[in-house]
Amino acid sequence: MELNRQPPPTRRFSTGERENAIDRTVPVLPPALEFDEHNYFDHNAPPEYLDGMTKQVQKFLDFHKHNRVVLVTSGGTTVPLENQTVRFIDNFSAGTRGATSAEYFLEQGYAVLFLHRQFSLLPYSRHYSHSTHCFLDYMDERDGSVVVDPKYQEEMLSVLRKYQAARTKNLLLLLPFTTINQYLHTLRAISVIMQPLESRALFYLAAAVSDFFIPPSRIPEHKIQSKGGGNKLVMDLDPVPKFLNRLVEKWAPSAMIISFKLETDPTILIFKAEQALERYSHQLVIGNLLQTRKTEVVFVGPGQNHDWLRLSDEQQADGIEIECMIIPAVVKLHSQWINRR
Ligand code: 9Z3
Repeated sequence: MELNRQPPPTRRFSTGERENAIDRTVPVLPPALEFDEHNYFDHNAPPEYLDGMTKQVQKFLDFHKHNRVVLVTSGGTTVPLENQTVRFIDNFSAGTRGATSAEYFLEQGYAVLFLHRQFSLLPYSRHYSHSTHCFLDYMDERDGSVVVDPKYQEEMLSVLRKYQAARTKNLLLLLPFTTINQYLHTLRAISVIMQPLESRALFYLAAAVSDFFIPPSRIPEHKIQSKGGGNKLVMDLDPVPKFLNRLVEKWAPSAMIISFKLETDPTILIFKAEQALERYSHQLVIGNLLQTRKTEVVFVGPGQNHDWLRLSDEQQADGIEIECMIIPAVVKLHSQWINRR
C-alpha cells in the first residue's frame, strides 16, 4: 500500500507570529457610565432563574437584617462562543480563594452569600473535592459499612461540625453562575437587594471575571463548524464594561467594597492595583500574582498604602492558609468602615 506523502494543500500552522496572534491595540476601557449600564443590561438578557434567586437572597437577608453580610464572588466566568453553547472561553480559577475565604468569614460571624462558578470549590466540601485527593480516598470499609479512615476522623469531624453549624444557623447561601452575563446580572441584582444593610454589607470580589465577550448581536446561534471560514478561527470580542464603579456609586453606595487584582508580572502588580483603586474609588484592592497567590497577597488601600501578607516557610509547611491572615485583616477594616459611618 502506498502512503499519501503529499504535503497539505494549505499551510496549517503559523510560525513566528506571537506578537500578532492576539490583537491588543484596543485602548484602555474607561469605567462604565449609566449609559453603558443600560446598554449592557438592556441588550444582554437576564438568566431565567434570576427572579427565583433574588427571592432566595431576599429571604436570607430578611433573616440576617442585623448581621454583617459578605458577598463573596468566586471562580471564573465563562464566555460562550455560541448561543447554543458547545464551546466557551474559560480561565484557571478553581475558586480556592473564594471558598476558603467564605469559611473564615463564617468563623468571624458573617452571613455569607457565595456567588460562585457552578461546580467550582465550595466552602467545607472543598476539603474533600479536589482532584488530587478524591473523597473516596478518605473512606474505608469496616464490617460491610463505609466509615471515615481513622487518620482523617479528627479533621473531618471538625470540618463537618463547622459545615453543619453554618447550615443550621442559615449562614451560607450558595448562588451559582456560569457565564459572564449570568455573573453580571446576578451581581447587580444582589447588590441592590443588599442596600438596606448599608455599611454592614461587604463585597469581596475574588471571582476571575472575563474581560472580553461576544455581544448578543454577533454571537452565532449554532456550533461553530471547523470547516468553513478557512483554516483559522478568528474571534472578535468586545470588552466587558467595567462595572466596578457602578457597584461603588450606584448599586451598593454604603457598602465596603474589596476587589482583587491578578497579575503574572510582579513589576506591575502594585501599579495596577493602585490604578484600579483610583479608577473605581472603592476601599481596598488585594493584589496577587498567579504564581504566588496561595502564599502572599498585598493590600493596596488609599494613600498609597501597601501591606504585604505572607506565609512563612514554616506556616506553608504546616498547611496554614493565607486566608486566615487575609480575612481577620479585612474584618478589621470593615469594622472601621462601619464605625466611621
Ligand atoms: C483573584 O485575583 C483571585 O485571588 C484568584 C484566585 C482568581 C487569583 P483561585 O480561584 O484564584 O484561588 O485559584 N481574583 C480576581 C481576578 C480578576 O479577574 N480581577 C480583575 C482584574 O485583575 C478585577 S475584577 O482585572
